[in-house]
Formats: sequence, structure tokens, C-alpha cells
Amino acid sequence: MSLPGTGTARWHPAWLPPEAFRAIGTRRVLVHGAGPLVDTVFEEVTRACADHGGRARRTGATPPAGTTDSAGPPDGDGGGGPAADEVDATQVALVLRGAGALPAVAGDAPVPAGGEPGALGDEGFLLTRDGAVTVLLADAPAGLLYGLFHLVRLGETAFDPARPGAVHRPAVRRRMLDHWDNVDVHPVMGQVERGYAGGSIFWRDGRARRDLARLRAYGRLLAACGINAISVNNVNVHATEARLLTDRLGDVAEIADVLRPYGVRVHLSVTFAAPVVVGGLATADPRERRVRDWWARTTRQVYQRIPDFGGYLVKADSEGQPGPFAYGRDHADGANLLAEALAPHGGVVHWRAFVYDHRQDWRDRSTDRARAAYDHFAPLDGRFDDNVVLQVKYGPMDFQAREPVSPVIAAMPATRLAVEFQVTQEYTGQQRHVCYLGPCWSEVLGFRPWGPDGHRVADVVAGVPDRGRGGDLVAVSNVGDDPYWTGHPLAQANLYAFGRLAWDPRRDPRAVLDEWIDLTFPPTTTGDPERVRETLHALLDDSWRTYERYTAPLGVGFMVSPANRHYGPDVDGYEYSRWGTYHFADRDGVGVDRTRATGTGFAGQYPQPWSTVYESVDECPDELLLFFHHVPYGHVLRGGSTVVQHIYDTHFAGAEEVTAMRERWRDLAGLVDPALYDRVGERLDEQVRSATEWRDQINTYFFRKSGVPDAKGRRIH
Ligand code: GCV
Repeated sequence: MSLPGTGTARWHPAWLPPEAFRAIGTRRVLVHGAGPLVDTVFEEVTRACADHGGRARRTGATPPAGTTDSAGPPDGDGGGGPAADEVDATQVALVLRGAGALPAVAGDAPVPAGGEPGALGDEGFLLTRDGAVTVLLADAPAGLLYGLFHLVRLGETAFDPARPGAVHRPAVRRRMLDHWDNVDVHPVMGQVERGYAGGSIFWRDGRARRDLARLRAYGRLLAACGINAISVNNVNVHATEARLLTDRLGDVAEIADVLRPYGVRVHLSVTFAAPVVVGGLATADPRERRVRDWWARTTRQVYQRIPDFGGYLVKADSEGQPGPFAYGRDHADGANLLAEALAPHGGVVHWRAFVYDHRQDWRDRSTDRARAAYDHFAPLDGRFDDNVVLQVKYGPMDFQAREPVSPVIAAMPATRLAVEFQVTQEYTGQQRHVCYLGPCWSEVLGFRPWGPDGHRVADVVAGVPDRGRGGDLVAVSNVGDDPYWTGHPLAQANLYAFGRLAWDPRRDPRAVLDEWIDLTFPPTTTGDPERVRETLHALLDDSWRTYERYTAPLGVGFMVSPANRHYGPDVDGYEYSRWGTYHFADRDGVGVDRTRATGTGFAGQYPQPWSTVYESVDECPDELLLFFHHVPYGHVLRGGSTVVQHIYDTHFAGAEEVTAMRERWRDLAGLVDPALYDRVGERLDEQVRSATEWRDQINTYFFRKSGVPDAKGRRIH
């Protein structure tokens, strides 16, 4: 592995290997504009040109320390002041409008509709041409940075004279990653809760790691896929982590300093009990003046240290975390308390809607965990301050491979909402299994809660009149200190896809994968780019559905091993637990009755047409049948098969598909980096083992329960 500008690298370059910058790095590039993010753009361009023989030049700014206004590569090769003919020879101009007069090379570039000066917003950019010059224009420095990475993604095609001009803007204003990283190693959860990529890149054994070079590389990767916010500690806030808000704030400020040049703002998970835990007060009651003063004072201090601090992320009254209920207050009281403290500084509160009874009695059929978020939050719509973002997991349960879209998303038009995904693969193979989640997220974002003619989830998040005030897309990070960042090298695709879909939720996840493949395995380096692309598509495209096929069937969820922390099968592992995650299989049938007529009534939380569709055993989509209905094993699915035969068929098929994936990977021997090849190969061996285990346990379980043999006579134990 080698990194741009370094010797032996400690980490894989992921989607930013030096080769990815070849197209821009071979050209004469002008960067025009002022400010730290433009400095970053210029540094990137300068490095690319140094690597590939082009020339970088800067106008419109006092140059950053250590360079000259007309610098070529930093080692001086090709540097020196630009002669007039060199200026004329500019091939690419990245221009921040408003930073003095436009350079002549970009002055006559046609501006596509919507790209008029001032119209591009904080992060947008437009790509056009002025004669022979490719011109990228932005109205704000972040737009220039995102524009640069757009050019990198496009490669040579960016410079095609026939390329029509186009305006690009993110659909969602905040595209955020939440790290569930602990500062102290937690006795049960370790350094990173649900982390499958080694330790934390921020913290180790109670201290800040201060691996600033790596943090910077991380910021660069995030910016290159469009992520602009991050929270740096677990939503379960323990004693040490609570102090990040106060006497350990310097650690957070240091991370913010490193990520700032890449446009990534830092947020902090805080405990609702902070006034008590670190503030020395006797109460955290949101109605108490001294509590409000404490938050105001503490938050002011945060902003003195980190002027662009993003805000607080709060898990309250959830899974044992403290919250406003202790004081007889509700979630709006709690969230608005923090919002009030953050508002003068432009900060936001992400208040999580993941609230349910985690001490449920499995004998109690009237309590339904799936109902909980809606029951708690829908009545509060309209009561949250403008800088509160209610953060809702995409499904009503907990990041299962298949869930319906959370009904909360359609129920709170007067509240800002963030939809939360889980890039870390807690329930989807824990980065030992290939499971490309782009198609899952794309389905969620494209879901239309009000039926075929209505708005999509992505529209609600972006903001639509009467339906949604606009909010964010958020995901739990899958990154750790592993050299490949994500444990499984192919899990990098999930992080990349989250960022790209958050920027543009309408993108086809296969096209996103194409981008990721071309950047990570540049065609010029692999010897057989077609084979690399085809093989990676063959492994990744359908891997989420393959995973679904060999694990819990038809949307029923869980069936994972509590002992192995949610890895591998254990059909009844949670059946008699307090977590509310049951499948209710008996000798006659399986599934959870969530209908209004005879069940928990959860189906009634959806607007039409979905409440009717989900209520009906005949209309309910097969893949969600057992989420909404308890049916006999002989129930015939819309697809024509019985439930139990479907279980057998999908489990045999899923396990076979994984074996085929492993075979397919062998096509890449000698074509990709050998260490990466071996790492993926080892994980595929484990995936084959695990998928076989899933197949056998699930099939055997249902065969024993139902007594129904496999119609195809295959071996069931
Ligand atoms: C951070 C699930 C996970 C927990 C996680 C929680 C949450 O319950 O298993 O590890 O806690 O979700 O999202 O808050």
C-alpha cells in the first residue's frame, strides 16, 4: 500500500489513490479563490500535478504559508511564476466566484440554468467550459472542494469538450456519520460499540490517539464522498466520554482542527445528565433555570474553543441512557433545552427517536417495540425548536437486513427529521460478510410513504411543503484503525455509497459502485479493468439480498446470537429476552401480528395506502410478511411458494450464492493488490462458513417446528 506523498503507508488509500487524480494531475490547473478550503483544493491539485506531471497555479488569494502564489509542485519541479503563454495554456480552472475578478480563462464560460452567481449555495458547483478550458465554478469554498472531487470521479470524461454544462447541489444539507467510539475501552462493548474494523481512529485506552495524519486522510475521504459532519463519540455516553464536553473538550477541538480543512464539522454525543455528571448540579431537569444556564454557559465555552462546532447528539431515555422522563418531562422539553443553548451559535441537536421499552416481558403480547418511536414522538410534532433534528432509524426496529420504513418519517411534517442508517454492519455480517447496503438505502430513500404519487423519504429529508421540514441523513460509521479502514476491504463501498446517496439519493446504487470501483481500483493499474469491474459487481450488487436470503426470513428479523454479539444464527436467541425482538414461531406458524384487527396495531401507524397494504395478509409484500403477520407455514406467498418452502429455498440459494461469490473472487488473483486479495479471500471463507451455518440452523429449526419436508428433498439436519 502506498499513500499520496508518503513512503510506506499505514492505511489503504481507499477511493483516493494517487492514480485517481491522473486526469486532473496531468493538466494545467488554475485555482482561483481565497480561504482555508480553497487552500485545501490548491494543495490537492498541487499534489496531483506533482504526481502526474501537470501544473498548478493559484490566483485570487494570498497563498498559504510555504507556497508561492504561482507555485508548481512543492519541490519546485515545474514551478516558478507563470509566463503569459502558461496562463493562456490553462486547461482547467477551479474558480470561486466573488473572490475578485473572474480569471480571463473562465470569464466567458456559459452558465447553465440554476448556476447564476449566488445560486449555487454553500456546497454547490457547476461544471462548464470556456472554449478549450474546463471550468468549475462555485459560490462558496466548500463547493469548490466538492467540485474538485467531482472532477476526480469523472476522470478523463470531465474534460470531454462535448460534456454539457451542469449544476450540482447536495439534496440534503447535512450528511453525517456517527461514530459509536468510546474513549475508554468499555468492558462489554470495547473501544468501538458495534465496531468491526479494529480500534477507534480517535481514541485509545482512555486517551485521544492524536494520529493527526490519519485523521486528515479520513477527512479527505469523507469530503470526497460528500460527508460534511461527524460525531466523534458513542451515543451511549459513559463517565469519561461525558467529560469531552468540559475538561476534555481540547481533544474534540483537535479533531475539529484536523477535519475543518475538508469541510467536515464536528459534533459531540452528550449525556442528558451532564449537568449532574460533569456540572455538579443536583438536577438535569429541563425546566430548571440553573440547568438551562449550565447548558448555555457550557455551550458558549464549546464555541469559544470550536467556533464551527456542529452540535449535540443525544440518546435519551433509551436503553438505560438518562433523559427528561426522570423529571416528568417529555422529549420535546429535553431536546429544546439543548436547542436553546445551541441556537445563538448556529448549532443543532440531533435527538434520537430510538426510544422503546428495553425491559419488556416476552409474555406480554400487547407491547410492540416497533410501535414505540411513533407512540413517543408523533404526538410531539410541532413542539420541537427549529434547530432540533429528530434522528429516526430507517426502520421501526433496529437496522435489520429487512424492515419496513419507519412510520415516524411520515408522521412529523412540522419537525426536522434525520433518517439514520447503519453503515457499520451490526446485523448485516459485521464486516466479515460482503453486504453492499447501497440498494437497501436506495429503496428506503425511494419509498413513498403516501403511495405511488406521493413524495419519497428522500424528499421528506430534503424538505417538502406540508410533508417535511427538511433534515439530514445520518449513518453509523464502519471505520476503525484497521489498515483498510473498514475491516473488510469491500465494506469501504458502503461508506462511499452512504456519502454519495446522501448527496444525491436518486442515484442508482450500481452506478455509485461503478464510481467506487474505478476510484479504488483505477483501470490504469489493474491490467484487466473490465474483469475487475465485472467481478466486483458480481460480488457486491446483489449481496444485500443474498445476505437476506440466508438469514432471518421474510422480514421477521433478528434470530442472531446474543452470545456472539449479534453475529451468526441463534433462532431463539432473543425469543425469551427483554428486548422486544420476537418471531413467535410455534408448530403451526411464525411471524408477528402487527395488524389493527388482531395484532398490535402497528400497521395503523402508516398513512394510506400502506396501512391497508400492510394490514392485509394478501397485499403485504412477501419480504415483509412476517414483520406484519403471523401465518401458518403452509401460507402461500404472493410469489407462489409456501412460507416454509420459501424459507428452505432461500436459505439453500443464499448459501450457494456465497460459495459462488468466493469462486468469483478468485478471478481477481494477480489483478488486485495481493494483501487486499488475501484479506477479502479470508473473509469470504468465513462468509461461506457462516452462511452454511445460517442455512442449516434456520432450515433445521423450521423443519423441526413444522414437520414439513423440503419439497426438493435436500438435506436438512
Ligand atoms: C449504541 C442497538 C445496538 C446498540 C446501540 C443502539 C443504538 O441496540 O445494539 O449497540 O447503542 O442500537 O442505536 O443506540
